[in-house]
Amino acid sequence: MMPTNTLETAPVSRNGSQLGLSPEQILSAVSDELRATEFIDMHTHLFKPSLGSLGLWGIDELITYHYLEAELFRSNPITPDQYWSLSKQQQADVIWQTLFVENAPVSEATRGVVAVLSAFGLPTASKDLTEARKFFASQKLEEHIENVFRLAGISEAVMTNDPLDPAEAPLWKDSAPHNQFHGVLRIDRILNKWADHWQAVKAAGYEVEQQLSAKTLAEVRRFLTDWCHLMKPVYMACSLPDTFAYPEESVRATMLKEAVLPVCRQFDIPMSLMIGVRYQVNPAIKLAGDGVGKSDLRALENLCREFPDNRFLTSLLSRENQHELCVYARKFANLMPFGCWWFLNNPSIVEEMTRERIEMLGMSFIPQHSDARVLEQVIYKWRNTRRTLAPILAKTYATLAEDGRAVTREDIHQDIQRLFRGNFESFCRIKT
Ligand code: FIX
Ligand code: ZN
Repeated sequence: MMPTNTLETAPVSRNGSQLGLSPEQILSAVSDELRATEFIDMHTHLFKPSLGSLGLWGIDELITYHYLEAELFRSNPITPDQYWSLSKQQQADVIWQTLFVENAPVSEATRGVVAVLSAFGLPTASKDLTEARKFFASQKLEEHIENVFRLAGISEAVMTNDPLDPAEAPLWKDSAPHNQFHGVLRIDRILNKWADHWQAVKAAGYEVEQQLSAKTLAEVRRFLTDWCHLMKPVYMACSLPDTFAYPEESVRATMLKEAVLPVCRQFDIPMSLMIGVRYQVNPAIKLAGDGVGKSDLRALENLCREFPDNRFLTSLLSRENQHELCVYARKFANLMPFGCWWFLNNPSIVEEMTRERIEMLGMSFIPQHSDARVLEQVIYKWRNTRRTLAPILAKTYATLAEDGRAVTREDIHQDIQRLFRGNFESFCRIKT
């Protein structure tokens, strides 16, 4: 077994430089460094404890994850209406029975629940959820978060915070900061649904109208500025449809140009564009009802070129857009590709996306985020990332060595730090 830290013991050449690692040493060094590095989970739907019951955790939330609800309806004749009429526990029971007892849990999302149960030493093939419920009910949240982050190998999680969510906004005034959770100003209701939400901004004390006059745009800037002072977001974010276009004669394009991007510049934070959602293709299954569409990335190209002083974190939902995103990232240093989002977060696609990113961008991108909605999901999502990426990174370094450049443990250490921490921290100007 290789010693865990070979930085000191790497063979050195006569001139004192470290000789390279062998292919076997490379794989074990990559696995060791992935295991030893605490990642930053830069996009989740988790909440810091002081935001109260917004934070989801425990076995019933894990099993009623919308990914699993979508899979339930394919393997059980229950209708969505019948399912929505059940209690949370009854919903979890029918999903457990269908996807974990009557069928082997081989999908990415079902296997994830198995991995979480296994990580806590709980039975993974029980006929019911009695023992799991007892375990999670006995956990104290703060301690549980510590334990879950340790098991997941993450130091902090970045949240998704909606200043126009009536359930969340009032909690921010007195909410205590938590050093393992960073805020994000999520502005879908402003950019995508202004007509439905401008009155909520007005009710909050800002003199806005539905019409985007200069006064209204100035007040939207004041609204965003006030929330940036309160929340201290590491970036602003918005999910965007596959039809997203820029420039265009639209509320969204005007809001972006005249309100959102100027405030991002004022606070020196990136704007996260998550593009490619076809919302509610099947409304009957609620959150599970969103689909995917290929986007026209000229919108992204125009934004990166027109706003060189803004920085754009970008995740695209369509597999067909990924290669173009790499090409655009080569053109614009203010564009940071991140993650294998949602329907892409499956090993078969993560491998393809990560390899093409390394081939075209070196280590100048952010490989993954969890998108976790339930606390314990970070355990399986990051376990899967380490398992999928280890051979990809090892092959990358072995090929480099084959082509004549010795690879050292320090190379690997630095790159993994950069991929899973440094790129995010520097793009968001986070001081460490
Ligand atoms: O817009 C988003 O942040 C998406 O990630 C979510 O809306 C989506 O439901 C999700 O959780 C995907 O993993
Ligand atoms: Zn998300």
